[in-house]
Amino acid sequence: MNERDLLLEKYSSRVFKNRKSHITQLEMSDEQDTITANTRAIPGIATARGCCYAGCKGVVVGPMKDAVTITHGPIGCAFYSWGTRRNKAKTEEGGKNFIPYSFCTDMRPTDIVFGGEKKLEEGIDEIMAIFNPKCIFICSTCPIGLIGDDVQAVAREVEKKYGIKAIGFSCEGYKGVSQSSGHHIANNGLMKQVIGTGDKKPMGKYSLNILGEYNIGGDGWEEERILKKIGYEIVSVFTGDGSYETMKNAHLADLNLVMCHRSINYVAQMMKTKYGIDWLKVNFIGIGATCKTLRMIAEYFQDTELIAKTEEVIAQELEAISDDMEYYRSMLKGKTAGIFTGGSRSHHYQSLLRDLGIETIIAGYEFAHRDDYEGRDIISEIKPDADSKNIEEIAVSRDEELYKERYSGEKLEELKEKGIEIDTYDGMFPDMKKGYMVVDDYNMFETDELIQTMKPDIFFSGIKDKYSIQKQGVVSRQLHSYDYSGPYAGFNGAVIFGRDVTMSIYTKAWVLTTPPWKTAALLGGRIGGE
Ligand code: CFM
Ligand code: HCA
Repeated sequence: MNERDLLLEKYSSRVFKNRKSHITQLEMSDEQDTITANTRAIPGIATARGCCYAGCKGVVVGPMKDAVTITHGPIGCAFYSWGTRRNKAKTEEGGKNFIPYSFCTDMRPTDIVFGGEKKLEEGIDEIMAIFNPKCIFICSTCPIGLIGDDVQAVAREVEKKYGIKAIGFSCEGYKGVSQSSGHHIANNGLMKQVIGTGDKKPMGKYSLNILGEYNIGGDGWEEERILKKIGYEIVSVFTGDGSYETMKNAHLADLNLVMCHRSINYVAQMMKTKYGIDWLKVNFIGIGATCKTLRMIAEYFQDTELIAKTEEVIAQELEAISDDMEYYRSMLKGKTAGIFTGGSRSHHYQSLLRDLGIETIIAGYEFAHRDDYEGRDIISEIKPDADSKNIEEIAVSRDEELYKERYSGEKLEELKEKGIEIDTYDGMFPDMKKGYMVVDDYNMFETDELIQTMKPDIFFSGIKDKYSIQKQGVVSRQLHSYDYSGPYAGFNGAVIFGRDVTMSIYTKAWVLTTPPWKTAALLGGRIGGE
């Protein structure tokens, strides 16, 4: 029995039927590997997923520093989405930065009964009096949709009253099947109401937007450092250390880089359709990946000087980190890893781990779509209905255009005709080897089981799974928030990552403790860890 069968046999027949199509052990059958993704989680199973509000407020709009983002809902939703993601932001000179604050209408039972719009309006009056922002985002939580507060109407009133930009997002937590629906709602709002409303033209010869870079632990700053060193102008970053002011002008940039391949790829496609901006899927996680990305961008512009400058910067950067990287590689070579994250990093980080000699033998996403797993030639089996009320299905219908593409744009087509095909990034399957395990919408039970059968040396995870993994004696580092560390992107980030992983694997803490569940019978009579 292979590891997949060992895992699945523990499930009841109904759960087995569902989960078997979400768990793929690569190249173990004669048929082409596929996976089911972006479907509803099984009720009762502790999925690692977050909600639609988390995707809209926490992930996409929240990191925009000069906008006030209000949680319209209970205080808990505001509190638990406050600061934990570590999307860093620096205050611009003379600018405003609301990232350290958490704004909330603090909905109480009486507000649920009598409606919360008044409270929201009063809250915004208070915000205007104290902070006077140029832009306000209102993010709805579950009860808002249930009681029918009209956040868009409130936003329109705010625009009239104060002459600022205000956007209401109907991103109630229960919408869709995961955070992914919240990304779509947020991005559609930004696309319609912010991008394209400015007129500040870039000054540099070549200008870029970085889409899907949220500046976790400062990743975006490291990417900007490298790109600026080569000579690019960064118009806007969506949305890490990002701002309403710069996003307005994003449509004037020459090229879009798509860093997160899940939360924002469709914005690149929408910007291509609306403004004719080409886009490339990139990856700044890993030395090899960063070099490849920089070369791809230079190749796109077809400028020999730029290509030479890119090579010069790559050589300098590699020289500066080579001793450190060599040391960490000597410590880590031959180790194995598992990675469970949201919708993009479980693939991106495999490049960095490969640089350090670590094989990723288990990988999974919370909410990725099929193309994120399977690669570019796969067309989704889901038949979306454009009139459907299900936001996630509508989202899929938009994504479908992208299933065959890793890059898009007129100039790219021209290059292709000349025989220059830019080699960009693909889905996860093509980069993983036979026998390795890929899991969609993973849960804690499956994580525990795979640790026992596949025995990775380290597991990269999130907040919810981290401690349970460590209680099994396997070290875990968070790839969502980087456990207070970072940046991990680019050249300097790779060294910091190498240091953190080396420290984690070599610390003796995990082998010195024997948790009681390793020796006592657990529910169901199984001996944990044996
Ligand atoms: Fe993109 Fe992200 Fe991710 Fe994501 Fe996220 Fe995140 Fe993530 Mo947590 S936007 S899909 S919704 S790379 S917050 S910065 S770490 S789950 S893998
Ligand atoms: C989210 C944000 C999150 C959560 C991480 C975790 C993040 O999806 O709501 O639960 O470990 O990166 O902060 O993904």
